[in-house]
Amino acid sequence: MFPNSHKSWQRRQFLQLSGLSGIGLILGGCGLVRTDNIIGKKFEPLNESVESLLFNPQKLVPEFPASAIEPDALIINTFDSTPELDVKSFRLIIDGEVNRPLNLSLEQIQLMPLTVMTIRHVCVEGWAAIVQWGGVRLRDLVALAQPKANARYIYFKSADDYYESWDIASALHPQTLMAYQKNGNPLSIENGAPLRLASPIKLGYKQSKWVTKITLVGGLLPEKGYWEDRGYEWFAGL
Ligand SMILES: Nc1nc2c(c(=O)[nH]1)N[C@H]1C(S)=C(S)[C@@H](COP(=O)(O)O)O[C@H]1N2
Ligand SMILES: [Mo]
Repeated sequence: MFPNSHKSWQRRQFLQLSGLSGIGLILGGCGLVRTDNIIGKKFEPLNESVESLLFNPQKLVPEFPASAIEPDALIINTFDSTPELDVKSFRLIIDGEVNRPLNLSLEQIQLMPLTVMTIRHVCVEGWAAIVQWGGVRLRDLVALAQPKANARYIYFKSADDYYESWDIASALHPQTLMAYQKNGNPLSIENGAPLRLASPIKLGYKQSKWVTKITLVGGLLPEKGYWEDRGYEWFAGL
């Protein structure tokens, strides 16, 4: 009668574990990263389930020391005009294939564990910059929304009409952040305040600024991303 009842029971257990405090316990330390089932394997993001990705964090990309930060090297790159978002009324929506849709203030997001990383930002137009980003891991936000098992891609909607889509594995990588700090300071409006994507595993154009909505989906839509729909490659991995 309910062929999936055993599976969905396990799933409920998992989801209970993945509340905010639980996820901190599971994902709290680099020491817990399991590399045994990653090393020597080809990266196959499209076959991985949300559940296995949340339990088995992917391999970390080496970071730079803070002394390597290039404070002036990050070039503002915005396709149109800069939207000015009011921080007080700002909300981040997380919806789509989730059991618990979220509507979070910046204050709530900033109560979650802060991750700081110094990485290289690479723009397809031929420049790069070592930047330190601080923010919340996207995987923690996704876990909080209780993703459904069929979630495979994530869309990001920005306040300037920019939009992007990512494979779920890249989105749940431990170094994919929703950042609100740059080089130790609050993010500037030009760099995407209050909240932007930052990750060492994707090209610059995947890293949406001014993100207001995150939507989990089972399949890609005809619209894949602002630049992708104008001919750029979709995966754009580094
Ligand atoms: N919303 C939005 N996000 C965006 C863009 C944009 O035009 N709008 N440009 C992208 C590109 S091509 C790059 S290289 C980086 C640049 O980030 P920065 O302006 O903070 O240097 O933002 C990315 N995210
Ligand atoms: Mo870019």
